[in-house]
Amino acid sequence: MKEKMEELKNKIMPDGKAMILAYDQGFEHGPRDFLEHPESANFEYILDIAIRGRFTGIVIHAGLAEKYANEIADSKVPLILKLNGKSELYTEEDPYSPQLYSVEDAITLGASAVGYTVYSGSKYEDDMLREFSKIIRQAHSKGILAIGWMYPRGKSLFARKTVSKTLKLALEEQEQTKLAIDETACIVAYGARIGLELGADMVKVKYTGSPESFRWVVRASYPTKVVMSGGPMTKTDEEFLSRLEDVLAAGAAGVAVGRNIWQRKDPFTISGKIHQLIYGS
Ligand code: FBP
Repeated sequence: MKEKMEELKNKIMPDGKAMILAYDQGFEHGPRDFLEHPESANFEYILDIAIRGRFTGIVIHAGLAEKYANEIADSKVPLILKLNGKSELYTEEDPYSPQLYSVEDAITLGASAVGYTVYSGSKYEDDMLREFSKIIRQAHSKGILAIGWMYPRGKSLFARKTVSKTLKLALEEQEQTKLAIDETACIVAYGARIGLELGADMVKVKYTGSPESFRWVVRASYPTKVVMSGGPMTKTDEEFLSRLEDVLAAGAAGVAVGRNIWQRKDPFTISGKIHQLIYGS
């Protein structure tokens, strides 16, 4: 089993680095994310970007994985099946993203890894922690990898009467940096650390505004690999690339990005630049 996992790690993280194309937004945000660039609603267009852009993994839900099973297998781009999901139509302040598919489903669909979002800080965090920890154990027992989308989120991050010690520190950090609370290194590092403690092979987290602060996130979750989440499309390629440079300098393994690729008119140029930064070619 260990050998199989090592082989998959080398596929998804050659040289310990990862460049993953995220495409679960049609579920998480809805088709509004495709309005910017309507071709992006079509998975064939996305898979072509993953192939020609030399991505080391593609993240989708089971529906697309099933419909395009042959094309994905032919592409040789490792499949990362996202096992939980929720729509943005649900607007409660404490989010819960239920598990929708199993590790068995992922294996049947040919996945090299499974993905799961944990909203720690939500009043439903215990359900998500339980689901994700079970998923990690099952994935590892079958020899595939587990990746955590570690996004602290929910009412408790805004509570001012029952403030946790971490939140106090995050508020001080926020004073100085003016970052959103869920982008402070204090909070992001906590989410990433939970991923390590549960056993995730890789965690996907938000950018914390500087290489210095991101270094703490990487250190707090070592040896779990850390990748930066893309976020909304930046005005220029350079703005996005400079964030990537920051996190790479801080020891991150790379990026798991969606909108900053496929919302652009020219997804190939930026993909090439990202590849250059991560792999030097
Ligand atoms: P982007 O690069 O487009 O931001 O995608 C990263 C991602 O984690 C997706 O996998 C997920 O669908 C989305 O962000 C969730 O975004 P939000 O922060 O709005 O929940």
